[in-house]
Amino acid sequence: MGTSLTARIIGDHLVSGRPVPGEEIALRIDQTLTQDATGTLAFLQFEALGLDRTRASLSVSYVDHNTLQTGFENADDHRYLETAAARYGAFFSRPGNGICHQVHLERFAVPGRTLLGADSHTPTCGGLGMLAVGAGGLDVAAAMAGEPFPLVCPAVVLVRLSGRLAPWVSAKDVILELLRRHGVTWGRGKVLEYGGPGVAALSVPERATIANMGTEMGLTSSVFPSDARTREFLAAQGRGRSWRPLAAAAGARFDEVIELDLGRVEPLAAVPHSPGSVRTVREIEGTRVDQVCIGSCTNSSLGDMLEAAAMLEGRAVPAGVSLTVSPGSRQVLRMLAARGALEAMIAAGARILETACGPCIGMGQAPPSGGVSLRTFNRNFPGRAGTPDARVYLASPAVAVASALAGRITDPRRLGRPPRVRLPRRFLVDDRLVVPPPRRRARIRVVKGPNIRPLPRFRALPDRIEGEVLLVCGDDVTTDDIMPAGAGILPLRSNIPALSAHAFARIDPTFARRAAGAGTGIVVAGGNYGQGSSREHAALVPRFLGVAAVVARSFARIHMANLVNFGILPLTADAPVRKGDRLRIRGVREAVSSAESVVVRNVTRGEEFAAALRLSGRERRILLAGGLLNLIRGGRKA
Ligand code: MIC
Ligand code: SF4
Repeated sequence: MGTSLTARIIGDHLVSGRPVPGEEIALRIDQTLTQDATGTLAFLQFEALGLDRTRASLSVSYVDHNTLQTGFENADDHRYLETAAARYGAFFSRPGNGICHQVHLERFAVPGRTLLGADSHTPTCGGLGMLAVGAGGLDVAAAMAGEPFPLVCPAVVLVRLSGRLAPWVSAKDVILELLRRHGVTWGRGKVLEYGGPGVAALSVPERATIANMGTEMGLTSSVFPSDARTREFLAAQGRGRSWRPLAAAAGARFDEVIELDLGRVEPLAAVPHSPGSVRTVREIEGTRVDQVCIGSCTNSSLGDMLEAAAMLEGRAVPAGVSLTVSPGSRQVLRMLAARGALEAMIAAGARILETACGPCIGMGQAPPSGGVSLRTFNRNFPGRAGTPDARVYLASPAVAVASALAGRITDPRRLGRPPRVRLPRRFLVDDRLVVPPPRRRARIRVVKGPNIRPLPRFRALPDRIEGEVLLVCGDDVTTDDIMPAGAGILPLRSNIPALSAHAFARIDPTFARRAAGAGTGIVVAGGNYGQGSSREHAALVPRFLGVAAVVARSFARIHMANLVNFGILPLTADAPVRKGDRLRIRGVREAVSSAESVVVRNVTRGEEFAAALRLSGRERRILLAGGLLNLIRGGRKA
């Protein structure tokens, strides 16, 4: 029997392990992607590995998150990244060139290849037939150093698409429909592979929207076949030579099959405060909106923007509503300008923002107190928009514009016939904001401003962990809860001591102070701990503050890897503890070397409970060394 496309790409890149779902495998990585909020650390870690140049066939360093320069910090980071890219052989996508995933799809993605990105939405390029996976910066640094990328071999689920989307229904609604059915944790350990007759009805940017937001289901990745539509897209980007046809073999075996009739999908929205809380737009119609934001790596392609512009043409955004538009790339922005679509948006009263993540990561445009913001983005975690009591909804560009114009959440199907948007046969290709690595690199000076602080160093795993339970939290704690982002905090991403003051600040502002006072700390949580972003700061900073273990009912994939990479012991248990209890674990090293569980003693209550060690052999070695950097450095010395 033939294989799925996912299995084929895995097979083509397999370095070690058996490609059986649940087993640890390691893959050769062809391309890497970093962005400025994760990239400074990734490059500092790459430097710490002592290599002269990136070994991946292509590494691209993007600047798209920290583009608001309210002080020197972000500008210093950009300069560091630009000089480090030149020095170590990476391409540098300058600020203003666009959001990493959008630009990568346009200019670099290649069907059948692997991409590892220090950003959780790296799977976007799965829309073009890549196996694209998000990871922590250290894993990406290791891939740049030529190390294979370890992961648990995913189960492959076929989503068999049939039919075609009804008028006013878009790719965003397709992924929201899957989130509605399956929620935010179902995808753990899975890749969604799309197939069936409905695929051909979706353009590459539409596929990319679907692949992008698969991250919110906890998926390892999402993969679309590479077909005539893919060829069309690549040819329009002047990259026809990168195309090759790729699809699952006829009769391929899948671990599970889901049917989805595109014709039955209707306009949907995620309601506060989770991308998994999905309702039909019909159900929530009438809710007043204060702000509408169009953009982000989910919905900022030319097609999305042209649709929005056509809907805005000749109309005006009413008083009381702020509409922002952030095109996904400079290519998109220039084409909007060239076609007059930008003018239609400006005339309608839209606030045109930079081609960057912007409001999606809280870099400006925080909604008013208690306000409602409807966004075409992918995450609506509490506080992420920058206003603690704002209510954020996620929907398609069509729903967003219909709602902006009405001042209330509105089903666009009320608006008669949708505009016809045709993608061009040729995109405007101008890569002048992408700096290729120079041929002579040895003399290039990597410039580190005062905001770029040395990486903290950590000790090997101790044999006994005794510490205070600093925090007991519930299910679905996000990395935005652990290490908030936003305009005020993001500039500290390369300054761990300063950043650490903000750990868990939204849940408990006293956390950092108490952690520092406790010496050794333990965090206790429910299921899906660490969902959301790939930011390794959510592991590195707690470790810096003395957190030695996290006890949770379950962990999100990337965050679990990050905890291990920074030497924090991830223990799986439903822990019967309270904040302030003292926990003690003896024989930690031996248990981590070979046992499946450890006994945790609650010294305060005189009780004990068992916690599982769900770790691969490699993860055990990393933990024993006190983190991945220690392990790789030790290995290189040996
Ligand atoms: C996000 O959407 O949360 C981010 C910002 O893009 C993160 C990366 C980061 O925290 O730098 C992600 O998704 O990985
Ligand atoms: Fe940027 Fe938002 Fe996409 Fe993250 S989800 S990469 S912050 S646009």
